[in-house]
Amino acid sequence: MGKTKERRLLKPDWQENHVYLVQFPRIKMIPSPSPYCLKLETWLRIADIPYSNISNEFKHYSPKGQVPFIELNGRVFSDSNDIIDYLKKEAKNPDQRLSPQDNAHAEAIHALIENSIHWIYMYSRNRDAKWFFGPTGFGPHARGLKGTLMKIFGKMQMSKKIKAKVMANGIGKNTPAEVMQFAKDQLRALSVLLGDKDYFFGDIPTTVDATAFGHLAQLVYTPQFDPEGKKYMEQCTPNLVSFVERIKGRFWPDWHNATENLSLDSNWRR
Ligand SMILES: N[C@@H](CCC(=O)N[C@@H](CS)C(=O)NCC(=O)O)C(=O)O
Repeated sequence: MGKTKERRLLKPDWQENHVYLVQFPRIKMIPSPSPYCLKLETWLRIADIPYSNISNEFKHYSPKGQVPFIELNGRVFSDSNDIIDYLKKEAKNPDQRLSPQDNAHAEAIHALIENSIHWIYMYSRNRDAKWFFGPTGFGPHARGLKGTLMKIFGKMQMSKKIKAKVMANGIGKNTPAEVMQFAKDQLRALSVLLGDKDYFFGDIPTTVDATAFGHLAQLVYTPQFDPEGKKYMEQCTPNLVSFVERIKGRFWPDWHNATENLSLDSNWRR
């Protein structure tokens, strides 16, 4: 668990048992282009845990050098998966009713999403990261001289990081046609696992639904290397598209405020 030694809190006047979620500022396409930020925020909503968002202003990162992270009761916790595991023990656990076999399936679905499907849109982002700092990306947060520098150097830095990641993973060494085939195979598998259920384990959303939403929403709402991918989802895995819309409708009634107004307001039920 990412507990720090001594580190200045972004919220020094914290309220007890309240989660302060530090993440990238909003963009217009999707509340977060980070699947991990979107997953964790969606999970907090599913688990019904009160939280407030704090923008990392592109300069505040966890002790592991990443977002999201949280501040809770004066301590810092890193990594979306570790944070969820901690909150499941200490606060609320939406997976309580799952059997050991369900939990094993959830683990396998989680791996399919975070270790495979994740790389499909990372491959796209390696081919085109321009939109990240465009008007529907982080562009509106980059104003003045600092903003111009951020647009130039931020873009360069981000492209470099994404390239290093996709090459280290190995996906970056494939042709677009090969990646499209992986994408279809993996999405088809996930679609079969969801079947005609509303959520992966029936009528009640659990952690793996937040994970699936955080990643699938990136495929649906952010640019992809080939429009064939989105067409494939619509025609061959429509249950995944409906799933994204279902979670969006139920847990993101404030989607418009988050994306159009770039609001980090966490009072999502209003
Ligand atoms: N395993 C981590 C992954 C987090 C992660 O990769 N975050 C990215 C944004 S999507 C990040 O902070 N990247 C900044 C960097 O690597 O410099 C989690 O689940 O939180």
